[in-house]
Amino acid sequence: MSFTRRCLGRSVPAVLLIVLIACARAPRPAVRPEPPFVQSMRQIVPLPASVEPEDGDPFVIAEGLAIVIAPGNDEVRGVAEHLRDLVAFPAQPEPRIEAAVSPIPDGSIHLSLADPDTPRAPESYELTITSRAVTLTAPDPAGLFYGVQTLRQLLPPALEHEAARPFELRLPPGRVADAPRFAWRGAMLDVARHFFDVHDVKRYIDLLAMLKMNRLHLHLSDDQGWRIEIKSWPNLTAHGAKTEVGGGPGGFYTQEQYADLVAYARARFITIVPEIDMPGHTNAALSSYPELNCDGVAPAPYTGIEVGFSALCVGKEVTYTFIEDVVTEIAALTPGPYFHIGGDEVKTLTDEQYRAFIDRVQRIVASAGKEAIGWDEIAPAPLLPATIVQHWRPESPLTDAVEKGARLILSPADRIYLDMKYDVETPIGLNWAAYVEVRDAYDWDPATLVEDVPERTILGVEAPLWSETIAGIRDIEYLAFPRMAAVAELGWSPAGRRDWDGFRARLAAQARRWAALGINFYRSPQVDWRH
Ligand code: NGO
Repeated sequence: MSFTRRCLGRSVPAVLLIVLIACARAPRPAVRPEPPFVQSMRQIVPLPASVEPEDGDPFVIAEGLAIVIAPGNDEVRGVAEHLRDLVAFPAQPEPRIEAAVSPIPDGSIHLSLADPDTPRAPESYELTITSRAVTLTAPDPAGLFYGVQTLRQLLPPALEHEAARPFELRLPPGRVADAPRFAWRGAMLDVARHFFDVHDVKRYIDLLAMLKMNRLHLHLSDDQGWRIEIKSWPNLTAHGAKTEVGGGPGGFYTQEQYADLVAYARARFITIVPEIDMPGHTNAALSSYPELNCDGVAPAPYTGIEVGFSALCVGKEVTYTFIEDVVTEIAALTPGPYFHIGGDEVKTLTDEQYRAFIDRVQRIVASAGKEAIGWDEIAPAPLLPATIVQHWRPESPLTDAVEKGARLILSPADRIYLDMKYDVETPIGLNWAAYVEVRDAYDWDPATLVEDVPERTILGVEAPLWSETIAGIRDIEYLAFPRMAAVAELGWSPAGRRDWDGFRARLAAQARRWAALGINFYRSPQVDWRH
């Protein structure tokens, strides 16, 4: 029997077979290279403060491209290298990075730090593209990095494929002048309920950087696991790291691995914010060291998802020795100025005990040279001037925090908790706060979320991703994308310029790039992904 008949079955009529064979033998149209494709300046996410596309010829990235920088600044060189890696053609000589020359040679991309005497917003940038050259100017290396992220979205999405690219790279002519609305554009990843290894966290960092996010808060301990090596308390990881929700193997970062993550994030202008949650959410620590328990008896490891049952013994001195050791070791590995002390959902202490504990722990954090951050339950406790309150409970009053002059990070659970399901059909996630579709995550304004909270007290926004129901990078991506883009825009873009319809259209334009990057994003029915 012929191959075709075997494959299609005995009942295929002879006429149909002839047609099939004829088609198979017909000459195929020649494979045409992808035509040079120019992205629109109007599709950038997060939306820039000002975009002025121009008519005219694009800038063509040709072989032999030079990226010109001022000499002597390692961070600027790092940004130039990041750009070079983005546009390098496989199997061709890499673009050159050259020290500043004047005038800027035709066909080059010029990155420069602005004159410090002209005041400009931190992290801002100005990008001008003509057919002759690309110039990017910023007051700081972070601004240059964000300008490069804008350039990235102006390059063809197929650029993100690792395979060779047989087409030219073209940039549309025009001008972008841009600056972030808020200083804090954060994401939080819960590595305690399920552990995510260094590789997964780096991937998350890469995706955040693309959206001009600048904080990654790592929730490093909880009832179900302790995730960072503490040399003075080794049983935290020898015992406390070996569990996770559902009974999986858990895991932890060695101090070297944590330092590597911090450096990786820093090279992408992302500050790592470590969290050790206390006095509650501490079963993993209590299970590792009996002396941290009031009755001196270590509880069994915990792999469920209840909250509120555990607390350090706040009346024992050893508890504070423990906290001081942990904070000191982590602070020494963390160049960023913040240390998150948790403080959420404590159901086994009196208000008085709880407030005294928060008071004391803030001082320990300050002695380690860091500013404390706590979930919004800490607001009624005495707060040091530098302490930051992270709003999460949709109904929680913030007047206490505001009256005390605390700065706020907004993470309202019914808007930007990324572990909330999109809708009833979502296979992973929780729904205790709400179902959060893309529009719910996007369509609100940080300045008017909570009554009587003036914008100047708001540091910014942060999207937590709790991991009770998620177990790998694909799950992370599914819940984070596209909602992370909404959070990035809430944090970055001017309030008056953004609206849901505009965002929806720009989001659709990200799909090809995200697909090329292999991001497992949720194709929300609210977005017309075909555009
Ligand atoms: C709450 C709780 C976490 C849960 C999360 C699930 C805060 C700050 N404490 O948020 O322990 O994992 O909800 O959505």
